[in-house]
Amino acid sequence: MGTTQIIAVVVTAILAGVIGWWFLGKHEEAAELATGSDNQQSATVVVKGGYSPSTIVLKKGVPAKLNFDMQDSTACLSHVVFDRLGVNEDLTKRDVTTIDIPTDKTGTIDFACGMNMFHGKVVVK
Ligand SMILES: [Cu+2]
Repeated sequence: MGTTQIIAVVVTAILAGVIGWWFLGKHEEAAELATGSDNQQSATVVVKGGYSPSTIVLKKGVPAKLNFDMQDSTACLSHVVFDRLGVNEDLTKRDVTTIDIPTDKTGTIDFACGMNMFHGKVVVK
């Protein structure tokens, strides 16, 4: 094997590793269950280069609060928009912005940054 071929093999192996890691990483940012009691539930989403966790699972029929912990200074993530709820919140005014999420119906409520670049969702079940 020539040097070029060896380099090609090594590069391919690294790429395969990176791609595999990326996919596994995606799986890891799985849904986060809100915590609380029968009367209320809440979850915190850290806003830093995206939403972490990006999927939050809520229990149907229990009043829910979603806390957005703002740790990002880019304009991109300054607003969070829940299209379906008619919510467009400026997250830069407080460290943590709380948004009430209706849980009367099961289903998925999507949210995104003001420019619709970063996405997350709330699953009510
Ligand atoms: Cu954005």
